Amino acid sequence: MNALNELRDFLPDDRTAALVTSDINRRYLSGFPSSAGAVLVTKSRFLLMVDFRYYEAAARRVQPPLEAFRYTRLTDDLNRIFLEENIKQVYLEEEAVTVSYFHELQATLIPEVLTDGLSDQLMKLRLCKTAPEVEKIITAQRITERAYTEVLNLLRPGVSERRIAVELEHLIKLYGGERVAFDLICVTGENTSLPHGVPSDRLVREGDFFTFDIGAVYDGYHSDMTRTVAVGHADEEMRLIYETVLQAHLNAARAIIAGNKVADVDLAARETIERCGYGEYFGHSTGHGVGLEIHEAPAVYKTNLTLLRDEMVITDEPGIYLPGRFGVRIEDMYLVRGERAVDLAEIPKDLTII
Ligand SMILES: [Mn+2]
Repeated sequence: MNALNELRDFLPDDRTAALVTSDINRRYLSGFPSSAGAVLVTKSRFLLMVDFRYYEAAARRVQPPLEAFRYTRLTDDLNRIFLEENIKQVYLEEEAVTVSYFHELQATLIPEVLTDGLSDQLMKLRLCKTAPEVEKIITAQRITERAYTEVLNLLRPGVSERRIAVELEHLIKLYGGERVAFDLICVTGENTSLPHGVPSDRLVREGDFFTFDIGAVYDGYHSDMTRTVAVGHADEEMRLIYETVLQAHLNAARAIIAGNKVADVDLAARETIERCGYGEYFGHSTGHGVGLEIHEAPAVYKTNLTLLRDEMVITDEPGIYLPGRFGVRIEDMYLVRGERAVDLAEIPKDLTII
């Protein structure tokens, strides 16, 4: 419940409250998933406010100092609490509340509504993961790895991208993933030059690259991994591109050091690829934070001057994409730990030929 305490410290005084209504941040603060509700933080209380459908489950799940609270009409119950506690101002999530919900809350809540800083504060709290959060990300990764290892047995000339994607999704759920982390990218041959290609009926052919960009969700937490493998054989140019991307990935990983800027990680990958003459074929950022969302702060890009801190989890995923021909991307998640980041993947990164 450390995040709740931090959020209470964010409140300037005991007449101010924070009202967290987004699904993701409610889950972050309470550990409880639901499709509706709110977490209310005041200087004296932490409430998970849910309706009849969720109340019993929430009451069983939450631990003090967080209390489960059953509301009938959220704004009426909130106003009752605000009057009891003499709350004059309430923060809303400026990046999550819709314009119409903002107007509704502004019109119905007794305190003045504030829209400056709560989303930003929650984003900062979520940057560094707790030990249980890291464990969930690792579990999601192990589920993905088990599914991936099994699916490699199906990868041969004649199998379709779609078949591989569907098998992976099936296995990720079978092995305990609550769902896939995003629409899985399984592409082969010329489609590997599409960084976000969609699985099609294209059949794998001898000499193709096949790119897997895959992940699972475990108890709300995501994993993200990309592997590019060759089917049958890889020609000299494919090997050169693969080795360049691998060097970019490894150089970026070496820059994941607490105290470095996020930009340093991006630049390490980008400069490696530029030095080899493929800079124009690497058009996306090197990575992103991972947690309750598949893409969250920090964006690993050359203009992001955020400092890396212990317990952040970021991806490292450089790529080279030759339009109409082929592409290579190698991605893993790293946990920032002092001078040497922890690679959260156990699947080798060297070129695999199936
Ligand atoms: Mn990614």
